[in-house]
Amino acid sequence: MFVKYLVVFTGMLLGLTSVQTTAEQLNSSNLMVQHAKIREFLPAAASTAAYFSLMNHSEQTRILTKATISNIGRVEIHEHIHNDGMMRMQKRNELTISPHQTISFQPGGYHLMAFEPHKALTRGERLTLTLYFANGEQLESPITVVSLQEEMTKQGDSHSEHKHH
Ligand SMILES: [Cu+2]
Repeated sequence: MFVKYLVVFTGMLLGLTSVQTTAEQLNSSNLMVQHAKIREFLPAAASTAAYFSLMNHSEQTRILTKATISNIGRVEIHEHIHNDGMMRMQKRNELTISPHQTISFQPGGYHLMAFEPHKALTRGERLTLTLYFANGEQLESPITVVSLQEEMTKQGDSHSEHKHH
């Protein structure tokens, strides 16, 4: 009796796992998120920033329309623009990604702005980033909570990696 139950249960687990793997493979074949991180909120700060790389490996243009992060009440897509010699942030309602383009969300460029955390973020904690596209597609990725210092160190590393650009 118990063995029978165990076999059925294991079968269910295997079934779930294979479905999940298929979904990941489908996503990685066309849209991909890498290096997703969110800065912890500084004391008394109303917002913080999140960064990642978004790759479109498909032949179709995709339009990013929305992003959400678990435990965060509100997320906006932002860009930095130069205006009269001043750098300022501007909200984007959508962002177009051409076939085979990679968009880096990084300090001074595109970024996600996170507001209204449901609870305090802990350094090293992994949340879930979900990106929504105009064609109805959704892409999920783990996103790691980092300190401002860690984030700047990693930024320095990735900068030197891309010196050849
Ligand atoms: Cu911003």
